[in-house]
Amino acid sequence: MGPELEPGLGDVSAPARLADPGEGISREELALATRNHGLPLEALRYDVTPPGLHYVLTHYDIPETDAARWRLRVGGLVREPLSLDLDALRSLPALTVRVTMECAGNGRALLSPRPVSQPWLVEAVGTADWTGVPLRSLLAAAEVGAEAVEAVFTGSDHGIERGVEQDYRRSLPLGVATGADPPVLVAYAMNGGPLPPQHGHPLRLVVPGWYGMAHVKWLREITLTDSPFTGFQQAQAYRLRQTAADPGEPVTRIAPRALLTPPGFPDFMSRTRVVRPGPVRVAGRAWSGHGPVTAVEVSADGGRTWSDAVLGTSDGDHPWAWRRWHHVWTAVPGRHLLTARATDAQGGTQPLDQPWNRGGFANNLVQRVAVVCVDDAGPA
Ligand SMILES: Nc1nc2c(c(=O)[nH]1)N[C@H]1C(S)=C(S)[C@@H](COP(=O)(O)O)O[C@H]1N2
Ligand SMILES: [Mo]
Repeated sequence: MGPELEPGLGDVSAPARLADPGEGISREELALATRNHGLPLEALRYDVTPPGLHYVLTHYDIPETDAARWRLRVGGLVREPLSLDLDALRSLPALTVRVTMECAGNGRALLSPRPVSQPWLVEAVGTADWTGVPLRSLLAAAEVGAEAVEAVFTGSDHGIERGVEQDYRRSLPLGVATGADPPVLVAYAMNGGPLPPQHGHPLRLVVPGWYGMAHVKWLREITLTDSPFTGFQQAQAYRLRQTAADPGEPVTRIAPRALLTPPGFPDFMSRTRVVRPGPVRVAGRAWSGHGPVTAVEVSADGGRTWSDAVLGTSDGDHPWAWRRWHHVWTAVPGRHLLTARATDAQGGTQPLDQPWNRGGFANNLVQRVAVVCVDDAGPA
């Protein structure tokens, strides 16, 4: 628990607010939305998201970091505590893994009532090639004690959330932290270059298949513990609750989702897509943290009737990255709602009616894209 705070900075016993019926996006939500940008959806066309287009979510400030003096400490229940600088980490055997990362709050602003927080629509996603040291080799070198059950990861960013002053901190069960498939990484490179400031420079955790909150940025410490971590980001935030009193289940792996690369061209204000009559190639990406995507279906009537999309060749080299899909739709003049729906290897799929939980987490409602088909959109 943090020190006593000024009134107005919140209270851990008070849950995050729900917007009143019909309440618009507030200035506070707008302030978060301008800091934490999404993927411009046309960037779904790239296998690996180009620099600057990957979504960003930072709870507090991007901290000032100095790679030359950075140390990663591994301590707690270990026989050989480690303190490694970047050169030492770079000299260890490394892996590069292509990972699609998605914020657990993606889709939140479409929920009703709306949980008041970062107001994502559907764009909190991106894919990068992350290079780093497998966490399991660091933990092996540190000789984790038999009593350890979790690894707690501390970032060097600092802030207050609902009255609790904290460094950003999350844990993983030891079995996940030491897993080989997927390999959890302590990453120092993104797409072949140093991590950019907003993505965790100089070090971050990457947990393939898990929602973004697990991928701790600006990583400075790993602590092995003999009891589950009960810090704010684990026990208060990132739980699937129906009511504030409900202890809820923790948010973990990414639910399946498909998104469309926006077809045609946009109307500036409404973002409605404009297409010409005739065959329109509808394409996009689909992903899941519960195993590969096995099917994508497309609907041009908002989800009443469906056609199978063609999946891109399964890329065995990148099992933790999104998969391409496409479908040819014959557009006729008028208004249409294009929708896509992914199914994964475990049979998980996407709902047509929005599921709801208090934090707006792990919501994978199908995307609905308004399209108008016209011969001519009007004067230039
Ligand atoms: N230290 C730290 N790590 C963090 C966060 C943070 O605020 N601080 N945000 C988390 C959340 S909620 C998400 S969705 C991802 C976003 O990673 P990105 O900004 O690189 O896309 O980082 C996670 N790691
Ligand atoms: Mo997130």
